[in-house]
Amino acid sequence: MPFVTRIGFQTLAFVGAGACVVLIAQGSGWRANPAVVERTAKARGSFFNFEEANVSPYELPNAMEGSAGAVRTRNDWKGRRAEVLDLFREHVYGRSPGKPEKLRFQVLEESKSAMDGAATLKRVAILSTQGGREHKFELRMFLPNAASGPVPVFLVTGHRGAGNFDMTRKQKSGFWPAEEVIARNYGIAAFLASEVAPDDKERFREGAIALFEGASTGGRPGNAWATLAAWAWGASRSLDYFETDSRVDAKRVAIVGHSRGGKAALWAGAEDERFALAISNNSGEGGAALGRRYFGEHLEWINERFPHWFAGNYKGFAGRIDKLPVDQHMLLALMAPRALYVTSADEDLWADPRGEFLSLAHASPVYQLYGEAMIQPGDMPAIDRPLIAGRRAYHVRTGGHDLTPYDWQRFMDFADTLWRGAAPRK
Ligand code: GTR
Repeated sequence: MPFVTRIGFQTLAFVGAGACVVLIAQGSGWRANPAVVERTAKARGSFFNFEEANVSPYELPNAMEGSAGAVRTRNDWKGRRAEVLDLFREHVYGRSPGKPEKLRFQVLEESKSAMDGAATLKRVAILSTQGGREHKFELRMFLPNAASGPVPVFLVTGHRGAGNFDMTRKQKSGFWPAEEVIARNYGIAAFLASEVAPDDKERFREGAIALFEGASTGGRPGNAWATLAAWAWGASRSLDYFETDSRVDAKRVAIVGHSRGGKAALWAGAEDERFALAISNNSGEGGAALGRRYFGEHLEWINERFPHWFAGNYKGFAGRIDKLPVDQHMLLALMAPRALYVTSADEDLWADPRGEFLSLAHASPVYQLYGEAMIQPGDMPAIDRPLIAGRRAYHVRTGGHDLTPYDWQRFMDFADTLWRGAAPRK
């Protein structure tokens, strides 16, 4: 039975299945700053909605109802999970090829004296061979020297410029604050997404996709994988490497991504259950945000502007998203029972903060199967007040579309609760 959600500007939400309708007050949670709404609406134009009051009612597909009937047990979910994953492959992100025929790792550089001796620097080439073709990308990482055993690692899908991931540390960036992560005794890693698949509608097939498909530029099936799935593939190959590195706790690897990189991070977490934690930072449309909630970026625009990100089939849902058999809360549910952190930013209305939070809330029934608490649609926290509910966390921070040291400190706070027995901060 699908459920209907509506959050109106009267601060009430209706969540129900059939006759059961529940009223939920938004309480003291986050609300968009009217000045930001006005500014964003002006900048983006009338093709987009940034007014909560103008979000029309929508009906979400039910994660808990599959072809085999209602999902009541963890075992039921196993079957339903496979079905949901397949729907995302077919209609949204495309079908990834998995491991190449041959995979090799080559340590390009290793030094124990990085960051004045606090960290070990490692650069590793990840070399794939398939059908006589080769592909190579580089994994960059720092591991804390103070650690007495293997450490959890935060791996970033690095879609921003290489200067954000500078291994010489001459350039420092809050996007990848390696010193801060090392100081908290975690490892930090990244690969350049452009080395796995160029973020370019003409050239996106030149990296990992060409490894499997050759240099052909001809037509591709509607369910063929595209840029985001290729980046997720790169994340999985990085994890293949981590499994061989005795200083990495490969059972505690977090995949982290911002914006388009966050969409890829969520897909990596869905496709590859070895990731213990997925962190979506401002991933928005096609990431954490509900697609059916018309607020900010929408399916029609994203496919027009970035035709190389998703499977071709996704474009077929322009103007008929109600026919898509999934919505993004089901992508988040694919992480269960593993850990998940979703973030938003106050001024990033383009990514739809409330839609990102609601997606997390609507993934709750699946998490409940594993003993996790319900996060209600009305539970959206206030700005800069992170919510940690067992294996899920959320925050909406001050500021705009970015991945910042504030976000990173919260990710590590959450990891401390998951893996180091820390109590959630009040
Ligand atoms: C925007 C795009 C978003 C988001 C963002 C980014 O232009 O519309 O979906 O991915 O780029 O990656 O920063």
